[in-house]
Amino acid sequence: MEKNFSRTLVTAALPYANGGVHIGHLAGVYVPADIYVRYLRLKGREVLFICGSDEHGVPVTIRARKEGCTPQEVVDRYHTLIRDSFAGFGISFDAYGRTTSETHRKLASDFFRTLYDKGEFVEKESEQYYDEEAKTFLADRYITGECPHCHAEGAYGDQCEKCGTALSPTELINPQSAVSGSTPVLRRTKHWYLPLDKHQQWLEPWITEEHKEWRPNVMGQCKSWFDIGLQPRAVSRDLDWGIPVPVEGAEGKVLYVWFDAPIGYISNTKEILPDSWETWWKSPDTRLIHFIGKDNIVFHCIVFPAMLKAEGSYILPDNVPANEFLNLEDKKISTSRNWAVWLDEYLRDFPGKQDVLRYVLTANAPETKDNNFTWKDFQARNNNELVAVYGNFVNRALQLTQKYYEGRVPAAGEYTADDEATLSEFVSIQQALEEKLENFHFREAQKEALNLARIGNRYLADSEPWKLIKTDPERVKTILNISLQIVANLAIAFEPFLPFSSEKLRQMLNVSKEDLKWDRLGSRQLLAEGHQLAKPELLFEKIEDAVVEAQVQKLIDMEKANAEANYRAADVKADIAFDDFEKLDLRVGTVLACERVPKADKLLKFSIADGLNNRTIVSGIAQHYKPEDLVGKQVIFIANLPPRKLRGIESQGMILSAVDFNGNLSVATIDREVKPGSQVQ
Ligand code: B3M
Ligand code: ZN
Repeated sequence: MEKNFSRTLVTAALPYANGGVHIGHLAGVYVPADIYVRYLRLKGREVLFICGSDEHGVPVTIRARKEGCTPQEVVDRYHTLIRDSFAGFGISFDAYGRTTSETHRKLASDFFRTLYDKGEFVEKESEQYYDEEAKTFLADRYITGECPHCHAEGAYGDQCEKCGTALSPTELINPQSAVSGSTPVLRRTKHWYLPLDKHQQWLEPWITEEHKEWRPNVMGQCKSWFDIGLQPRAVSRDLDWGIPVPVEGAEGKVLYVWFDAPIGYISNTKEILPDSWETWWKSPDTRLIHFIGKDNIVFHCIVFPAMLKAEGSYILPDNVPANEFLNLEDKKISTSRNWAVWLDEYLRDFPGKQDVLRYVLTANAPETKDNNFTWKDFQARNNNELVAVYGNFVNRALQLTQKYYEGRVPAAGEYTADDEATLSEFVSIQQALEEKLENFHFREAQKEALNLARIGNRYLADSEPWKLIKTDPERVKTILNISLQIVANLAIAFEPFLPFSSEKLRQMLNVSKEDLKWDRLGSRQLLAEGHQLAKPELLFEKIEDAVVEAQVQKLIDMEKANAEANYRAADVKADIAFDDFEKLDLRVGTVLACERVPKADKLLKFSIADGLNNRTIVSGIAQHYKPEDLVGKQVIFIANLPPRKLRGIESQGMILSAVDFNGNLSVATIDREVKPGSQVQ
């Protein structure tokens, strides 16, 4: 529904302070939110941009345990790292607070108390796992056991990572506490629930009828929740890290992190605007927009609105633009595998190139479906678009002005039909750009901005002032005047997307941000005749192959190092009978010959002296050994497996090797020479 709002409150999801932030965060939430906010500011609208660190929750306690420090130390460290990373990319928050602040503790606590006093919660007792050794209730992630579906070991209390099934902790077979390793017991515990089932009555029509404009991915998720039927949700937890539940008899209980975190938006506003925060959160003239990733949809579209409505004095979000996920080099970004491009590292590796990443992430924004980031594409977009189109046009226009007019804007003569056509093209681009920005189509919007640069590039290429300067110098003045006006327009059009480059461009043009407000976009008179420009510099630089290749290698190395650091031996298989072991005939064989199997890149063919008739064994270790290096070695093989045909070769046994953490194979050899065919026992 179209409504006239007088101010816009934009929030970006509060990242968990249990790790750094990577390109997935930037692409999914913070760059789009920043583009939108910068656009509104440039338009002169009243806008407030709120974010901060989400410092409670189980992930923080898991990290603290892993690193052997306190949760407070974890959040202090990551809060600073995250805040600085965002600042480095020009994410222009008005507030970046934290949920461990006193303001937040009080506000969240009061919020809970208000709902409690109004009777908006349902109290329920249930049985939950308790670790008697560690004397603590266990969060779902802290319980592991056998998956009831695929019977894999090590499934978590909320999910089996092997088969992907969502679980509840009581379904696990042989549950184990990840805290102490002991077997947890079920204990009764009381919690407070938000009765979302009751709220469905108003939530459903509010979203599906009054907010038909919400993105299809957001609407789709909401509808499927409604179809299943909303269930009461617990808003408290048995945990020692968080905001204490502010009611009698709630010792050892804290607010569920998803209850306190969204209230963080409000408290972070209150921190910077102690007197006027309520205007932003309670006036119906405020338009509230939440930028989030798709995994946060239910909390922002259903749970938080229900909390706000239950409290009674707050406004509800007007839109919740949620993005899908960004993959990296065709694989899911993963913090636990360390498959990510971390923002603090990018800032160190690519100083001054923040806009390149902003540009590439917007060009590949996962707005409607998951998308992929590759370093090759990063390089290509930088070299072919930023350097070859935008940078090239700006550089030519400024350099020619420098050369012919000592950097003064020449006077325009009469416009030709071509000039008029060019100028009118960029007026229509302004409309297209606005329409796309207003509707959160940032990818398309950025394309329009680049189109403006393409128009400029083409105009210069077609009019060839560097040739005309000899035959028609008057005409060159007009051409360069128009080109410079386009350059100034580009500084406006790209400001929401590439703020660092726009700033640099304004310096080269010797104009202030005030001179280049959004409403002047499309103007032919941004730079007055005779205006002195500053010395031109390159706006973007080419990125060489070696640079991006090094980044890909770094990813692979980081993933490997991480796997090594986190290596844990696999659980031991179920016991077998001694008789079964005795049936196995393990022998030592001497490798007489070894060669690659043609057209099979994994297979080696061995001829083995076994003290009897010798035998042939085919083994899948070709990627780990050169055949000649194995000749003469004594290996261990299983001698009594039935023969198997591999690529037409009969393999008479199996050579044993160890599988390292990274999948590398190491053949089991003998420490002291023995007769071929000796038994291994
Ligand atoms: N920290 C979850 C996340 O980072 C959570 C967002 C809170 S927004 C109120 O995905
Ligand atoms: Zn499973």
